[in-house]
Amino acid sequence: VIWLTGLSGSGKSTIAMEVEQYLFRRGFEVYVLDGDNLRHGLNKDLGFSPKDRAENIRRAGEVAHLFAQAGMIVITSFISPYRADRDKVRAMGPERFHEVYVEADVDTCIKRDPKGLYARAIKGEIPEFTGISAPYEAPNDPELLINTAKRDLGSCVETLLEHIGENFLDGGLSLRRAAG
Ligand code: ADX
Repeated sequence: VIWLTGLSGSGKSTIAMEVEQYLFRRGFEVYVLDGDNLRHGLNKDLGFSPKDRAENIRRAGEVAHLFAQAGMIVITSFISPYRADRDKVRAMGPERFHEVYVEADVDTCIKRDPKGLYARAIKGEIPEFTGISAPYEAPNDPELLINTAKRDLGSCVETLLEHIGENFLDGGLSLRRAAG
């Protein structure tokens, strides 16, 4: 399980999808679990209180580990702002869990604001918005850190692919061209 964590707009889903496409094209069995998607179905009964986020992450973690047990490379994309929640997912199967901090400072995320949510959160229209009115607890010791504010998408994707190749694929992954 490659667990991406970071603010909304940090680039988690974009990186996850690019990496998924690349691995899929090379014949690997890979699956992305995404907060925005799971919240439409499995987790549609949950909001954004600390308690609901804990349950969101617990369910996502269980599903991720099930897919991983079935032999798939699983990449997840959840803000997962609370360290304790992420640690519990790690504890479900620590030997196959890597935490990846997709880092971007709040100002950068506010500038990107792909869904217009930061603007609304700043106006007070969305309560408990991560980075504005709810906390984000950065990982203390992630297996990998990718700063998307300082580097372009292609190089972020390449870094994650290399990490996956070294840690999750037996023969490694000889990268000729990462993105695209
Ligand atoms: S998590 O905190 O429980 O891990 P998750 O990753 O599933 O969150 O969902 C985050 C997505 O929900 C954001 O990308 C955003 O589109 C949307 N969202 C809606 N309300 C909030 C909020 N209050 N805080 C953060 N994200 C929100």
